[in-house]
Amino acid sequence: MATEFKLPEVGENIEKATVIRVLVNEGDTVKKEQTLVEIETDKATIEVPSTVTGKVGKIKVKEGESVPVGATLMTIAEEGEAGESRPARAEKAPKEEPPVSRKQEARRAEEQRETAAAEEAPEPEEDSRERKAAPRREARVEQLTPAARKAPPAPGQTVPASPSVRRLAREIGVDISEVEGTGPGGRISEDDVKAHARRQAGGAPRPARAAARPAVSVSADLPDFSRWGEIEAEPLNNIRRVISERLSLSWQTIPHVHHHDKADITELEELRRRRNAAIDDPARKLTVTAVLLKVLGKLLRRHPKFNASLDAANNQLILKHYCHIGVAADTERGLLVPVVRDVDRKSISELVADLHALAGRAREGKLSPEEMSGGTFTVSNLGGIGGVGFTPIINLPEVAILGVSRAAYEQVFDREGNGRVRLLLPVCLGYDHRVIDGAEAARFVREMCELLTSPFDMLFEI
Ligand code: CAO
Repeated sequence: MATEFKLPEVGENIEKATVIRVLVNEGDTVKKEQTLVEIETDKATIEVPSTVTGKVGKIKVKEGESVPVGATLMTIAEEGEAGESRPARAEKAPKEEPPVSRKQEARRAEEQRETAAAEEAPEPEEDSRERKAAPRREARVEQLTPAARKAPPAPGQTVPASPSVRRLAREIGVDISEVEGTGPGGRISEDDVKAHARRQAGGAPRPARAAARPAVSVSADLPDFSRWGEIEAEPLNNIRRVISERLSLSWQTIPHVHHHDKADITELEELRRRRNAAIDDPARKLTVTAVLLKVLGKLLRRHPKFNASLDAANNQLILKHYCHIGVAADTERGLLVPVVRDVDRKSISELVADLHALAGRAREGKLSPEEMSGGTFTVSNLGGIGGVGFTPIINLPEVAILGVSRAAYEQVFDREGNGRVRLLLPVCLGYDHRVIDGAEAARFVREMCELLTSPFDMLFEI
């Protein structure tokens, strides 16, 4: 009997994935746990291991193909078996499930309730009258002005939207009950939520019907470039598509302000170089980013607002009693943001080790979706590459991000006009002005610079 090897669940709310590489051929003998295919989801590249030992029968997918969770990828005749196929036994995610906290359990229970509610939600009247009513509905939608608001659902009536769509709405401060769903039966899609957010932010016209999902959410009309020379079109991978969507959404919906400063890290850098000179293992070398994490862990405790999320729909700020910092990592596949957990409670050596491990996994394309979720603040250090400054875009649903550029020696003058050469690190805090005031941001950044300038004070304090 051949086993149908199916695409397992690979993360919360992930319904499909793209097959990047098929690592076996028909007729190959494979072992349990051997990687059969490499897939890419919106969040990560994942290796999918075999759940059985046996011989590969028919391979049913091609590289580059998008397949839904549960689709058969190939058949495998288990050792000593041949013939008809039967469903694979294991369809569990290859990732390790982290221990579930009470809060996570409560959240999952809430999502299950939301799913059930969404699925049980009565179809709007016009949908139950089937297709004949659809044209009338579209016409009505077209007539609405950008300022027109959808009537709130009647008490007891549920808004038809999946948990992931609801979560997106919450994250970007959209009241889901105000969103006009363009799916069957008025079902609300991610695109509907984003379009609503854009209209809230800038008054863009309401579309009559959701178009096919574009790869990039905002795009200009393009001329025919081939008129001027040879061209080639390179499809965007999932990670690039998600980056485009998330960043466009953040830029369009959050009123960003950027606060710039420079930290004198002359002493810190000397200390770092001295310490690293005695260490051979790259996994233990003290890095600029690890020091930034240590300082940020302390500051985010002092300034909890910077570690929060805005729940605009419910008019509240969600303050988090944990501090998980996302670190932007430059990888061949594009920007990935692994999250270092409990930064405020870790020693600098633990942060060095965590960062080294996560950055390595990011570059190898081995991060799990779990390792990239739950961040409360983000740091992006481009100093290893160069540049005098940049203005980072907030990583939704966070409210602030720190951008760090390359430290450079500059002459600094005191009141008497005496110049000294110091190593200055340019930093830029991007923050959501709905949540954080300019003076608060300036204080946050100044305190950070002072901690970086006086590393010895920092050692005593932390
Ligand atoms: N100023 C001066 N030098 C710096 C520096 C800074 N701000 N940051 C790092 N460096 C130096 C390091 O000291 C190192 O030099 P040595 O080997 O002589 O010590 C070198 O630059 C390379 O460091 P690194 O970039 O690997 O530093 P890190 O370990 O602190 O950073 C990581 C890890 C993952 C943040 C980094 O490798 C990375 O990927 N950065 C890019 C982030 C990014 O893409 N941001 C953009 C997001 S928006 O598109």
